[in-house]
Amino acid sequence: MGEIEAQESWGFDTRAIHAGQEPDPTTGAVVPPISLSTTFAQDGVGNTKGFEYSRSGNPTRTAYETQIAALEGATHGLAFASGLAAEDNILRLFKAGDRVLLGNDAYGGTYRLISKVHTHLPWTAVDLLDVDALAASWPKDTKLVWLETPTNPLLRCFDIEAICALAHERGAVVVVDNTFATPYLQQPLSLGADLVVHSATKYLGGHSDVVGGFAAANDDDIAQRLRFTQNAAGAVPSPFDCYLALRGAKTLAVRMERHCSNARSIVDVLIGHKAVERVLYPQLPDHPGHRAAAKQMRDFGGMVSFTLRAGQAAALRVAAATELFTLGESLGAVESLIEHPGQMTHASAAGSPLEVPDNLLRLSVGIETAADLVADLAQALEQA
Ligand code: P1T
Repeated sequence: MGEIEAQESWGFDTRAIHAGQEPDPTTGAVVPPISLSTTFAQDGVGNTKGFEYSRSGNPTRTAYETQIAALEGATHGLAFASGLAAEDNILRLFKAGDRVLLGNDAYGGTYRLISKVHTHLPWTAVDLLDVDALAASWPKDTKLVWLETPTNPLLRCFDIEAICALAHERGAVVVVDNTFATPYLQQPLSLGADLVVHSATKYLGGHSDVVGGFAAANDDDIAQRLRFTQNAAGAVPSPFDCYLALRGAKTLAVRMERHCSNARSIVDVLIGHKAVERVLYPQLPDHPGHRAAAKQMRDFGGMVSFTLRAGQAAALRVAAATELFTLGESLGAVESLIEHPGQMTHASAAGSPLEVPDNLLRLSVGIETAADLVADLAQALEQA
């Protein structure tokens, strides 16, 4: 049930709608059933129909894992209870003393997980924009390079191919957090990454109604070790969560197209606005990493950040003044959100090399009518 493999010739949208989702053989249901059973009958001891216990494997989860793996161009996909659970499982693959190079802009929770939970892993925050400088300062004990591109919240973009080539030459594994780009805009495994990780809570689910995480890989050994920790540590999503994320991901391509075009409309309003100090969007020619983004991404994404000339107080006033842009954490769903990273999503990075500017606002541009979003932001900016 639900294990249809993506055919090589299938395009992205066909994979999203069919990979892992063949009609149920007993009923013909075209939607993979939510399999709530925690246990599965065995004909004799060890003689299963492919499932034995739902932490170890579940038919709805298999359908969802097959679908997202197909979108990432991966042979292995593993679903977790949250993005941070997926990250935690990946970090468990490393041993005490293995150094992590962490891009110096990343989700605050990722920084917190590495620096405060996996304290046996030494880490260094590095500027991944300059690959030559990275090569020159490379710590010898590095075993893992962890990068987001575009980053959260500054939207810096890094050259995945160049960083993977360097890391592999030095014997390190590369993990790319593809949450902001999604596999529709960028496929890190095809550029040399060893692992892709997602907060499926964001664009994959796409509707702000499920918390989830995902890891994808092509390397059999990495995948098998991750499959072991997925089961042994047990941070798996429920069948209902898998169903919601699978349902959301079916429309990923069409949603991303609208997210990108709406983001462009918002950027047009912000650029040249008297209250705005700087607009951060990967499409802008002077944006850090614009060239890497133009090379490796299909389009530039639905996230836009900007700083206010009048400082933090102005940023907080604008964040409180929008009506369609809801003030809240998270991103990547159909409805637009606004947040102040310094006091919200990145508060845990205060005082660290990953601290963010206090006059920064981050927008997750949704798929509402562009003119309505533009009007809302314009009226809120009058409060700056
Ligand atoms: O929230 P969770 O599903 O555990 O995912 C963590 C995570 C991982 N990676 C990136 C790039 C993320 O942005 C996140 C979560 N981020 C937010 C909640 C946020 O508002 O930035």
